[in-house]
Amino acid sequence: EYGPAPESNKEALAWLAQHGGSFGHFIGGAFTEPGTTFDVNDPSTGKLLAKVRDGSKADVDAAVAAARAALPAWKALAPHARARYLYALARGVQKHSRLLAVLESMDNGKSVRETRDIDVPLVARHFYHHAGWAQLLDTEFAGHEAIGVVGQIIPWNFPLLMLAWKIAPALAGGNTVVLKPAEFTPLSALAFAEIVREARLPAGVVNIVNGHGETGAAIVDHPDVDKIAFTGSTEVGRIIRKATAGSGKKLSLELGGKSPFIVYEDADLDSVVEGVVDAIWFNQGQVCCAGSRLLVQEGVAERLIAKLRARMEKLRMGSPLDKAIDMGAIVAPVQLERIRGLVQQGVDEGATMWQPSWACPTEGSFFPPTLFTGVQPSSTIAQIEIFGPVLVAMTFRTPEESVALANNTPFGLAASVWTESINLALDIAPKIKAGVVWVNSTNLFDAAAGFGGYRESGFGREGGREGMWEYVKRSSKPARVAKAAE
Ligand code: TXE
Repeated sequence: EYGPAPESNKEALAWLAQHGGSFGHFIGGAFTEPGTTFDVNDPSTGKLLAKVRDGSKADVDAAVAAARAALPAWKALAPHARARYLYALARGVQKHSRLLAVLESMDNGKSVRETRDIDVPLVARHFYHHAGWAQLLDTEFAGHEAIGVVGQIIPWNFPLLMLAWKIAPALAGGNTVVLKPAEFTPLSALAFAEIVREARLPAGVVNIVNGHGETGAAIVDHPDVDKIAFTGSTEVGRIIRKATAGSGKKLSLELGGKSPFIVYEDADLDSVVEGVVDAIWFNQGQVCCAGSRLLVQEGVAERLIAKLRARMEKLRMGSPLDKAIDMGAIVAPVQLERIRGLVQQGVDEGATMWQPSWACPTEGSFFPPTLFTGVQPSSTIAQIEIFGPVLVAMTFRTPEESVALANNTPFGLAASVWTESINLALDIAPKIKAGVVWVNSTNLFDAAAGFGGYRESGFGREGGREGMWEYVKRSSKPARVAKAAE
């Protein structure tokens, strides 16, 4: 009642109205006509936000042709000139940060506090960081050049941030891009297209094609695309891996996870509780590296679960534009149904489910924070990525047992280790099969640090030096590049 006023969506509504509520693709520096569209809804109300063009194979052809045409000049630009464009994109994101944050929140259902304080600032940081890499290309990557036309397919959980993770290193490396946003959340990518225009990027360097899986598949199969970068489900990752096998296309995949959040008995339990909130209820648990498996050492399990339940009672859920809430909506009804189905399966398998006593909003796609105890390590809810606000808790006795339990899924994206003993943390961290291990913290990202998975969580890294290697190849003219490096 006494919290801050809800964020005004006036500017975002005006922006949607300015486009007549319907959008085409962004190809060759211009927006196409909307043509045949699909609906984009606000998941917190179920109401229509906009209509967006559904990309056909011909649309993908046009976007790839525009990217191909723009490639030679973009690739030939001096690195510092490409850096100038990346700085301009970063500044554009900052200039329009309020519109982007509110639009993202309306489109995805995540709290505006998160989009304003986390998503959008990380997007700007990503472009600034990669402007730096563009300038270092001749020295740090001597003997390498752009891969070419890059097809990028992104998910809906961090729409603008995933766009930045894909586009910034591609442009820094001298590649041109055809990007497809997820069908649930295309709006921030379209607002970004306007920033691309404002930054005066040469036409065709960045192309955005909207659509569903078929549009994504048309990008993957296109013979004139040199690399595919995908973030999404493990199932689609497998399809893309097969589709690109033997094609000569370079590929990077960032897929699902079932990341362990490991608590040892000497951990500071109050910090642990706040860590868990961040690990599994941030973005309603729709986070690839969400700490979705709570592994607790037996001696403190009861105390931790009691503290956690008390904290869950205090979480606030509501309109994503309400700055006082902790949790917003699930991205779409189909994802809500998927979460419901998996939770039911957990109950059917005999685990104990607990939810706080407060009621969820009845309109829109909301699901309460949920805690399972008495979970068997081999059960469905302990093995499958639920991608919702559902935490499954298991106990262990010894550090050895915690490592075995942590590694007991097909995934390997992230892990979080909680202990006051630095020796224990340093002993455990390298034994866990995960691309990133956080100690006494969770969900920390930085543009300078490579992020990515092991095993079924995918391969390739995004961010930092490792991420840049995904967007350059050994040059066909090593002598010239090597000379420039001197
Ligand atoms: O993912 P999809 P969905 C997981 C999560 C979630 C589940 C289903 O567990 O519950 O996947 O989500 C495009 N060729 N993650 O169905 O389908 C699609 O249009 C090329 C984890 O939404 O993988 C979208 O742009 N592209 C994940 C993108 O792929 C295809 C984030 C992702 O959608 C395609 C998202 C095809 N055949 C879901 N089919 C993470 N790692 O963060 C679909 N797409």
